[in-house]
Amino acid sequence: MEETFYITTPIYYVNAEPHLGHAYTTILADSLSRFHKMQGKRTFFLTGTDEHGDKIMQSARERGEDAQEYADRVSRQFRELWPELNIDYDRFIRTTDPDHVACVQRFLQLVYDNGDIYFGEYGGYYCFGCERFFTEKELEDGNCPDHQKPPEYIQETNYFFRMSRYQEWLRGYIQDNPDFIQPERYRREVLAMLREPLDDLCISRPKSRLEWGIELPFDSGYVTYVWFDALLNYISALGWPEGEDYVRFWPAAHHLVAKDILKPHAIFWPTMLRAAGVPLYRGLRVHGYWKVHEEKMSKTLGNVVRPLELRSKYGLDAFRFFLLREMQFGHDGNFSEEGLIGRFNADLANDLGNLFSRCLAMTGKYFGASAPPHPDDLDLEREDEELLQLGRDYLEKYLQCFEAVHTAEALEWLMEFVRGVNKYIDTTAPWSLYKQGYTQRLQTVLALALASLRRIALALRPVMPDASHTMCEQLGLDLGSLDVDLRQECSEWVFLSEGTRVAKKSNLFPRQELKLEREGAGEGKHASGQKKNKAGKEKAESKQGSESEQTPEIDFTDFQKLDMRVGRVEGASPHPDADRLLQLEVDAGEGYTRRIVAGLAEAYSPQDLVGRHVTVLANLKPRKLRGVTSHGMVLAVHGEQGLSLLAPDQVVSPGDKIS
Ligand code: ME8
Repeated sequence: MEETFYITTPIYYVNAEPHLGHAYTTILADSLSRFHKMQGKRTFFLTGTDEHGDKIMQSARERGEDAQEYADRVSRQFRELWPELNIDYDRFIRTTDPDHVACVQRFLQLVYDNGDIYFGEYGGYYCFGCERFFTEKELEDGNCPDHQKPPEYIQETNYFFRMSRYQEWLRGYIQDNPDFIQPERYRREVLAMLREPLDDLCISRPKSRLEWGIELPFDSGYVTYVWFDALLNYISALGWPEGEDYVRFWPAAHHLVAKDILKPHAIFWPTMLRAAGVPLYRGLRVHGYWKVHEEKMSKTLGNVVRPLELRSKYGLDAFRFFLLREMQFGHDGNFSEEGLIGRFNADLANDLGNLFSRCLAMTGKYFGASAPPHPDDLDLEREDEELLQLGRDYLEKYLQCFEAVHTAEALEWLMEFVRGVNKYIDTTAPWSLYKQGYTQRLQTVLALALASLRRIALALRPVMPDASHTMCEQLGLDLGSLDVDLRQECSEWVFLSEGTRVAKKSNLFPRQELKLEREGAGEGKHASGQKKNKAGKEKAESKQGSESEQTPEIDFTDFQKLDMRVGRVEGASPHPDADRLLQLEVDAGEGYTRRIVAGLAEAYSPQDLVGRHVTVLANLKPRKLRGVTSHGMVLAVHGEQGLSLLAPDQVVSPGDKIS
């Protein structure tokens, strides 16, 4: 049977312009759709806009626009933005689309006929921002917890969906099907909600109060509550109940949402489906929130991040890579341009870009830019076998993590592989094989390196389609006929055909610097970041190890060039190749950890260091210490008693400046 995969994003309200948060969910969905497609599955990727309800009506009114015109305008902004971010959806649905409206009415009628919708009176606290009633218990000091405004007390007759009837069934279902809601913390949160009595859901609004909605098929005096309308987009888009796409894709449905809309997706939606006799979706995948410089993104704070601005500053691939690499799925993530640049420079410019450029340059120099013959199994040496094993293990982990939507871990495994290939090049030293005339060995090493590049290029395709395309072109891969099976690519080694013409040079990811144009935004932090980069550009002139008498005097401006800051050691391990050295993962307040190689092993074990604050020289040019690149230096004192770390004696935080 044909394997399918169906992925959806929330349909976004048209009362705000698209921002970083919307872009993240939609880019993530796009990468998942591409990932599954590359495994030979037939995929369907749905996104769209949610256009009915009080909130939209009010926004339209504030702007003096008609609701439909207003919805058309903002919906277009979303629809037109996505292709600019390389988001390749199959359908963009609007809740004002006639087929959606018909589907909602049909569904309502069915549930009504089944006896799960009744008419009743209700009084309660209603928040227009959230478009829902709140119980007194849910309010904070009488205010809506999200909008910090008192809700209005409203008493009216309405239609109700008998949601309470399905409470026990749903609890049992979630308990028996651990994969239904993931990550686990959200599954537990939903189970906790279901331990409290579940109210029936008010699913209508009287037209006397709101006209902007889908009319109830059984009472023309009412329109449908916006959530009951919106959730149905996931099946209306497929042509429920008879549509071919519905039959094909619904059994493979995965919804991607952030934690803000967990309850409607985990409770309203499954009970609605159950009441209509529609099978449940396969999985709900819930991510955290992006914050900006640790603050909630909001118009009031003026820190809303616009995706196109970032694309034009740093490039689309850098933006997509950062979002998927940085956000630990299920947790909140922190966005900063410094973080983006840091990731870009560490992973893409230093590790991946450098690997491509050195391998292609060597193939150019030693073999006239044509791929060497495949190695014979018998020719393989220990390092080669190790690389093959690494490629199998790490890529398998990459696939597993991606499948589970843990893209940050997936990309970490892929970058580990990249670092492994860089190390393989350092150890096998093709330049000396060339000098010594060991041609056959040189062929083996470069054939393996190029095969590694091929894998990396293909594995990155769901994340960075453009960069992956360029990498494939540089490797001389025939893109037209390249029908890739990602699983196969990751488990079997495919060598470039002998004689394939590859590019002589590659400059995929030139190092980037912060580009700050927006005045005033997060000034303090940005300003220091800017200084750091400026300083980083200038040549470091410090001389290490010289005695104080011999040290030349420097100006204060020279001293100012040093970016010294507090770091916290998040991880430590022995250097693979030098007893004296340790590899540290240090959080220096930049939103990511940097790897620093330090000569501390004589005085400290890795366990001694984890959790400690250290002093970091952050703008030292990256340098290789026995094959491992160090991004900065940890300062220590060489005292009579031996080596001791230079550390602050008060409470400090990673990133605090040392001056
Ligand atoms: O809730 N970080 O629409 P919405 C990460 N129309 N993701 C974010 C985010 C942030 N800071 N801000 C927004 C609605 N998002 C309903 C959905 S679905 C049937 C109806 C993303 O415009 C995230 O995906 O408020 C979140 O769930 C969604 O936008 C909310 O979009």
